[in-house]
Order: sequence, then structure tokens, then C-alpha cells
Amino acid sequence: MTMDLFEDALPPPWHEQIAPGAVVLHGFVRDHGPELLAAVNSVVAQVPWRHMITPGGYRMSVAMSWCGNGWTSDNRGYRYSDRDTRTGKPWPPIPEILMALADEAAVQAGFGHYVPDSCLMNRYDPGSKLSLHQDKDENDFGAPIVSVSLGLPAVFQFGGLQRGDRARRVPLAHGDVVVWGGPSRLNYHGILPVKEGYHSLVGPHRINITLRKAL
Ligand code: MD3
Ligand code: FE
Repeated sequence: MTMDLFEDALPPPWHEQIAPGAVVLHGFVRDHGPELLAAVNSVVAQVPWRHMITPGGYRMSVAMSWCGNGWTSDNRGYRYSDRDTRTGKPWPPIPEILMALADEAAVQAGFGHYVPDSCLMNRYDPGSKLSLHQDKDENDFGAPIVSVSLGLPAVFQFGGLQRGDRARRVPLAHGDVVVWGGPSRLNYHGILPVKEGYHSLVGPHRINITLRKAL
């Protein structure tokens, strides 16, 4: 009888390439939940969770906050800015732990050292979803996006370059990090409605953090 009994319950992190340029680092930050959540909360204290209105006029079920270059809106619609252009107040800086995580994940995924300038955070309550979309408001599509999943699990939809392309379903759990770059950077993607549940650290939510080069 050995301690191997518990090995399956807590496997070491493993890397899974799900498409060219898209690498899942399973459990990469599983042991850092408290520090990451503290970083999220420090940003949310300055940029409270808000439900954005889509260009089509719908209120998003996902609540958002951000730091670094974040969203601002004016007569031209939403765009990235280093500040809230309505008040002139700069968005808070990206916490050091998130900068370090992004760099380490990008290196592990084979993209080399990475210095993001934008950090968007999404909070999903049970039932919240994110419809299929492309991320194309950033200036540099050559840079990857690093995403971190915390709290309740979700099913990620990973489609192709056309909205109608068949989408694969990729389960994402607390502590998973995905690096999206290269040929997958402009693929359609979304999140299916999050199921009811309670996570011991995060509570009845899923929180996703994306680190980007926006400007
Ligand atoms: C694949 N967020 O904020 S993160 C978003 O879980 C967004 O909250 C989702 O899509 C979430 O825009 C997914 C993973 C992600 C982010 C950007 C991508 C996957 C991507 C860009 C291209 C391809
Ligand atoms: Fe997206």
C-alpha cells in the first residue's frame, strides 16, 4: 500500500494542444486560487462588476471588470483605453501575480515571454453565457491571449474562422489556463450557460481572466 492511491485525484498539470496555437495547461494555477481571487477582488474594488450592453442593445449575462487597458465607451462605441474616458481616471494597473502568470503560461505553451497590457475579467453566475464571437478589437493578433478559469466549471465552445463552422466543446475547470495564439487567435468561441453550483473558494460563480495585448 502506497500513497499512489491519491495520484489520480490530483494529477500533475498536463498540456493539451486542442488546435494549432491553442494549448490547455490543465490545473496550471489550481494551487493559487486564493492569491488570484485576492487580485481579482482588488481590481473589482476599483472597477465594480458591470453588465455591458452589446452593440445590438442586449444586456450581457456576464459581468465584467478590467485593469490595464480596459473598455471605455464614447460616441464611437466601445474601445480599449488606458483610462475611463468619461472621467479621465486611469484603470488600475494589472496585478503583478497576473503579469507573472501570463508570462509563465505563454512560455509553457511555447510562445516565449509575454507582457500583456490588458486584463479583462468575466464573472458568470449560474445561467450566464457568452455567445459565439471573435476577439478582434486588439491591435496585435500576433500576440496570444492567456485565459484563466476559476470557480465553477464551464463548457467552452471553440469554432472556426466562420460563425457557422462546427464548434468543439472543451470543458474548463478551476485552475485551468489556456493560451490562444497563432492560427487560433481569430477563431469564433463562446461559453455555454454555466450550470448551478457552488465552488468552495469562489462561491456560486465562474470567473475568467483574460490577459491580452490590446494596444
Ligand atoms: C479563443 N471569454 O472575454 S476565455 C472573452 O471564458 C472570452 O470568459 C471567455 O471569450 C470566457 O472574450 C473565453 C478564452 C478565450 C479568449 C479569447 C480567445 C479563447 C479565445 C480568442 C481567440 C480564440
Ligand atoms: Fe472572446
